[in-house]
Amino acid sequence: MRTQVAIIGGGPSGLLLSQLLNKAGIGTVVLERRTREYVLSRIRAGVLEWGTVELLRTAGAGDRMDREGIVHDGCYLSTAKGMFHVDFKKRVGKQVMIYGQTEVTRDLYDAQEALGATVIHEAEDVALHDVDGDAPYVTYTRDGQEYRIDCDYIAGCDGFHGVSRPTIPESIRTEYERVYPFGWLGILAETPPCADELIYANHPRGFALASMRNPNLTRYYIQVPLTDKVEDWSDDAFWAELKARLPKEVAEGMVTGPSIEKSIAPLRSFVSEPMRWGRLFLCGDSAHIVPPTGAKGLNLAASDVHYLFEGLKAFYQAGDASGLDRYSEVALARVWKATRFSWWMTTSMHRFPDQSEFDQHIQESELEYLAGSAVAQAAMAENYVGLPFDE
Ligand code: RFL
Ligand code: PHB
Repeated sequence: MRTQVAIIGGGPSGLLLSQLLNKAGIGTVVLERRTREYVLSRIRAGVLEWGTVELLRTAGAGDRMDREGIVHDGCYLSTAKGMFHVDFKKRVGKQVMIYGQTEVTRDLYDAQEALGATVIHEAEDVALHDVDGDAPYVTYTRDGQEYRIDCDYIAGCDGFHGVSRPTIPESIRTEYERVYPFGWLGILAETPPCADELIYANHPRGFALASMRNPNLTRYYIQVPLTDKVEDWSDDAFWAELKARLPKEVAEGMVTGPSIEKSIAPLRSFVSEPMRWGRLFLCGDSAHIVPPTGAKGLNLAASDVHYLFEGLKAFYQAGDASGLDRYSEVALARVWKATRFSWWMTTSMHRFPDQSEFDQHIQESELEYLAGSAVAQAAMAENYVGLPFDE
């Protein structure tokens, strides 16, 4: 088989890239290791930056999001001194959309189907070949049979544990990493949200987040030690701990119920440079991971896709390869800014096991400054709603 762009990974970045390229008349094949059901069973992000919203609309996959998504003007931050609101719309004139990654992925699969795009599931042993030459190709097996796809370019959209990043020789790659000494225990419950917008809580017992998916589906998280196991946490224990970390008035009004999903995610920051090697371009989690505190993971995947799509479009439609040549540099500039913001929100909002009294005072004054300064709130809002995609 031959295609123009072979895309490894059918998560949000692979599907969005494929959708945009197909709409622009550029041929793709998406190779996904898992079944569609498995991909759709992963509960992950919930907040879309406006740039992501607009990209999904451009891709023709925004109709249900526009009908069912919930637009938020800001969010709440809770501290020992009380709760305050950061109004993104007032500070920087922009909003965010609450719409789950599961739904984004489902809409993209449907949109791909409607275009007749090729998405191959349960592709095993995917391997990338001659990536630094002029005629790259990808091989995989399915149902015990081997296949080969010849292509012009390969997009590595296969997440943190994929095969694309390790295809780049170690001598070329530089990896930067910070592993945080805690994880997030998250639950999904069919209950109404406890507030009109998200609440990020800094509490002596640890961080907590009250999020939502729709008027009857909530997503809550609490910071837990890395040694904790999901089995250690009954629903009752989770709700009690969550309520202890949220403001009293919020906890008192909270509706609880059985969890329909419960999982623990470790927190890390990770960036691998460069994001291009020869004819391979890395997109999304295959190149970088952020801790979820700033809600940036999925949105960074979308901005990578934007830059790569524009570069490929200029190449195929006008023979202009300059966007592809600048891809790594331009994408990484935005990645590092989001990495900084996610690190800042994580360090400002969590209790660290080795936090000294000095660290504690700095953290408290960071949040007090934010509570009282319109300028600090504007800086937070500008990052939370998403920095522009300019180059
Ligand atoms: P994904 O979603 O990991 O998709 C990669 C796809 O590639 C497939 N794959 C392969 N296919 C073929 N061959 C191989 N060898 C392959 N290896 C892997 C995988 O099966 C998968 O389908 O990466 P992508 O598309 O770059 O999207 C990135 C986002 O998924 C990610 O940034 C966010 O989900 C991160 N994230 C969150 N981001 C937010 O913005 N807000 C959140 O609240 C949030 N919560 C989370 C998260 C990530 C989590 N992870 C990774 C454990 C919560 C969790 C638990
Ligand atoms: C979520 O709803 O899953 C969510 C929202 C905001 C975050 C992280 C996760 O910062």
